[in-house]
Amino acid sequence: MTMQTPFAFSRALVRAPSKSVTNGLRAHGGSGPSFEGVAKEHRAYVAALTQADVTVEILPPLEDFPDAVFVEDPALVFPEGAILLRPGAPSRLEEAAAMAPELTARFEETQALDVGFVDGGDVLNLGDRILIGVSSRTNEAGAERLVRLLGKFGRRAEAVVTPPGVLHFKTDCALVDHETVLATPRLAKSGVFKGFRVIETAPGEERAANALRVNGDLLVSAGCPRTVERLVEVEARLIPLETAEIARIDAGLSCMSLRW
Ligand code: CIR
Repeated sequence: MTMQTPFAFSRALVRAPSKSVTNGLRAHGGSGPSFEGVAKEHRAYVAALTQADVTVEILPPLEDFPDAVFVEDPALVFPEGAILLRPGAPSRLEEAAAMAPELTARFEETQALDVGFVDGGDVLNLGDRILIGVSSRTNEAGAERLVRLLGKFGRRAEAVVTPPGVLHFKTDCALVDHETVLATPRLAKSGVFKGFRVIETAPGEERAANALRVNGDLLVSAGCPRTVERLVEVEARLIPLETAEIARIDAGLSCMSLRW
C-alpha cells in the first residue's frame, strides 16, 4: 500500500478556460459566468498553486469543450501513474481523449477506465484509502472497475454514496490534514469518513467544502468566514480564493487541476 502524503504535490496540470466556458454545464440553470471572470479566478488559482511550491503547466483552451477547464474530471493522477477516466456527462466524455496524450507524455504508467463512467470530482484520496462517490456522473460499474485499476497501483479504494442532488462527491468534502476532513453536514452524517475527524462547513457556507490542501497551504473559497474559524486548528496556511464565477457552473477549487 502506497502511503505518501496525499497532499504533497510538486507538479500540477491545468487548462486555460475557453471562451465557451460561459456555456459550461449547470444543474440549476441561472446565468453562466463571464469568460473574464473565470479567467481571473483561474489566474489566481494558478498563482496560489505556484505559491504552494507546485510547478504548474498550463494546457491550451479547448473551445469545443466548455467544461474542459475542469481537468480534474477526465483523469486521476498519482506519482506512480495516471488513470484516464470516462466522464459521465455526454458533453464531457471526449475530454478524456484530449487528456490522453498529456498523461502519456508525463507518466511512466497510464491506465484507462474501460467500463462505466467516473468523474475525477467523485474521487477523494484520504491516503490510507480512496473513496469513490457514486453520483449522477459516476456509476457503480465505473466505480467498481476503478477500484480494480487503483489496486494495480497498490491503492485501496471503495465505492461510497454521494448525497442526492450533489454534483460530485468532492463538491461536499476535502481532506484538510492527515486526520481531518472538511465536509458539509449532509455528507458528514453519512458516516463515510470513519477514522477521520470531520469539521463541518458552517450553515450557508457549503461551498467551502470543496477546499484544496496543497503542501502547507489550504485553498478555501473566499467569503466563508465561519467555516474558516472552524479550520484554525488545521496546521496549514489558509488561502482564500474567489470562486463566485466558477460556482455559476457548479465548480470549486479541486476541479481546476490535476496534482501529483
Ligand atoms: C460540470 O458540470 O461538469 C462542470 N460544469 C463543473 C465540473 C466541476 N468539477 C468538479 O467538481 N470536479
